[in-house]
Amino acid sequence: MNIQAKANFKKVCVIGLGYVGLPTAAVIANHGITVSGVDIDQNTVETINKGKIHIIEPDLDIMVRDAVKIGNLHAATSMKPADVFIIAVPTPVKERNEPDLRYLEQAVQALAPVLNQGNLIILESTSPVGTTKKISQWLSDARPDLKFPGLKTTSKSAQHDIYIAHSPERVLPGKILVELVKNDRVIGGLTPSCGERARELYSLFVTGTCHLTNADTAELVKLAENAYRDTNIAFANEMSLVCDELNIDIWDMIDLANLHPRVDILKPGPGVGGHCIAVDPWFIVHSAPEQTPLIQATRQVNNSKPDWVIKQALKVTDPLSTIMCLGLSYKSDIDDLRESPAIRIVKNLAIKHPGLILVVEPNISELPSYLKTEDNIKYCLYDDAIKEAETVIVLTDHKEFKTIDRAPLANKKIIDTRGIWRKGKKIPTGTTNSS
Ligand code: SAJ
Repeated sequence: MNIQAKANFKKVCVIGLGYVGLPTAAVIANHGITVSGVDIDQNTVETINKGKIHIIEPDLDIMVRDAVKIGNLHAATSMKPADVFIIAVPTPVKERNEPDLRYLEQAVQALAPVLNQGNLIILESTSPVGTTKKISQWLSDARPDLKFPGLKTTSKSAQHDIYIAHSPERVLPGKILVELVKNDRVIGGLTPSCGERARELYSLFVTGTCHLTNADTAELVKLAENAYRDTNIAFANEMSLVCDELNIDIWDMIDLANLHPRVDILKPGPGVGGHCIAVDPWFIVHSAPEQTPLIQATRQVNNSKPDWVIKQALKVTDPLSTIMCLGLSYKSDIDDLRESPAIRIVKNLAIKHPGLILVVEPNISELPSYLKTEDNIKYCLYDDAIKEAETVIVLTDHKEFKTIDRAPLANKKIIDTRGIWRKGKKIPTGTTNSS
């Protein structure tokens, strides 16, 4: 523990208590620092102040409970002065895939009145290149009494009252608490001293290396990481269509290709979901549309996979029969439904298929409201759904589905988009194994 840093940062405010903000707040609070968490959602605030959590993430419940119990973590809907402000609010895209900085701007406007000289602001939300500078400009407009870094009007060497840096979160849902501490961090200060100040803060709890750069580079590093993964998944998804066309088992093909020392094909699936990989590449496209044909094609390939899965399902299923869909969340063992291809598949399948669609999702207790609009979609437990279903579609590779008793599946039509019951893994006889 960096004692000097602890002395410099007595109060930390984390803005946005979602999948990134809440774990960050809890980890810092458990390092003996007073943390105030701010969120616009009253229910979230009340839940956290009871020492409970509103999302599913391994060990987060214990972390939050302990932090609240020792009095180091308190949540509120309004901002109070602090030494550090960490911004972790959503940065989605609008309908035409343009960056939507609405939540970020709201957070910054709410923070402006409580800012004091010497404060450090860290933007952790994944953001288009130039956003950190934008924050400095917004704050400068709101607080002309303070000097902000990185503005066109200030020279690089000029003194500033406030320190601003971007350090994009890079944690993997499902492993957030481990990666928050162990991962290396990229820190882009608007000035070198902003970067140094942010590094001091992270030295409190990060065991990975903190790499300093400028804010624009840090912004693009994060976007490039997610666009890179998106592109690799798109390749796997495209190969799954090729394999289907040529009647080749995609999973065998990938296993064999990956024996090559320089090949590592990722897994195909029903499409790419989540609030990051399905969104962030658009930020690069928006900044450089002419230079990004590959990233745009990648998005198109991954975005069209759910429709392909629907077509496969309609091909093998009698119109009035019951279809069971396993999984709604965007990936395994979490409850996050944002941008989930499974949601798109269930919703659009229900429109095209007159029979019942039974949804089994162990990480939620009822259907989200936007699926309740279709009368033929029902939330169901696996044991009940399996009795009714003629077709089974695996949409998410939750651990519960990998280990279920597969004997009752023997006479069902199966579309296993995740390959969890693939032939090599003893898929029941009499079933198909398409991806
Ligand atoms: N997926 C596949 N095939 C694969 C891997 C993933 O179809 O082989 C699908 C998943 O099912 C899911 C989507 O891709 O629908 C994204 O899942 P993911 O596990 O690849 O990534 P996220 O979105 O949960 O987290 C990513 C991570 N980024 C990278 O790995 C480069 C994480 O480190 C980031 O912090 C996070 O985005 C973020 O918040 O930006």
